[in-house]
Amino acid sequence: MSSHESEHEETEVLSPTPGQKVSKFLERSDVRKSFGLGVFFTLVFVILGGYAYPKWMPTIMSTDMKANEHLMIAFTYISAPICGLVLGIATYTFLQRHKGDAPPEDGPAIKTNGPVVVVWSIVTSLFALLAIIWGITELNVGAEAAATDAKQAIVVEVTGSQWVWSFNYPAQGFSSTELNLPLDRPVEFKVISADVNHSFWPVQLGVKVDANRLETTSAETTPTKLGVFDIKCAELCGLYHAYMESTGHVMTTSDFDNWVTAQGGHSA
Ligand SMILES: [Cu+2]
Repeated sequence: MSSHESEHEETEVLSPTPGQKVSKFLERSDVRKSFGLGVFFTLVFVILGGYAYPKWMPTIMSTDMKANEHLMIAFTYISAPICGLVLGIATYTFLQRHKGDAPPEDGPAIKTNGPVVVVWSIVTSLFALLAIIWGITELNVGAEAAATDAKQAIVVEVTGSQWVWSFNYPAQGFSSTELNLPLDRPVEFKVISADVNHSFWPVQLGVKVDANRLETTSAETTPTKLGVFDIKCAELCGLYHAYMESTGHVMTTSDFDNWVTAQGGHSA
């Protein structure tokens, strides 16, 4: 036995280091192709999240809708690599399966490759952690804004009933089936139901609040854009649930005051 041969045998017997395990994993052609497809799908999701998605969202008409947009885009970016990789592996597998009649042979099991499992567990955990921290922070910002704006906010008591929304303006002293709001003034919705559970959803204001019986739920936002917004019910509430919708308006302060007076109310 030559010295060269014995050296070769020695490296075969030694168990590979974590680095060697990872590089061996990355040398596999199925891994490379799946990963390549994964990168491609990730880019597609990032482009959709950053450019096309905001165009498909409803018009941004409040501070909350703006925050929703930021959150949606950020979460799309965070989930893009994971979603892209899964789709990459699925696509590669799908293409393999259609090459012949016989199913391909099983590749080496990934779960036995410790370092690879550790790396992707850490990376995906970091993504999840980022999403949790962002979500909690965003919720807190909303709560703080509600506390500071409470004084000058206009209060609207929203009542859901089968199958119509009605609105009471307690400080102005009138009720209406129309929801009109002044621009740039915080509004606090106090939402309740007269019968079954509904969900108050002024779409372009980025707010969705449960309307429960005997229990008032509050939400606050500030309209930032003049115009019409859709009001829907987002909780299945009976036969005409789908028709439980109307439109609201964000108007200038003077238009709002005129409307209040016309309804028999007084400005407050
Ligand atoms: Cu409903």
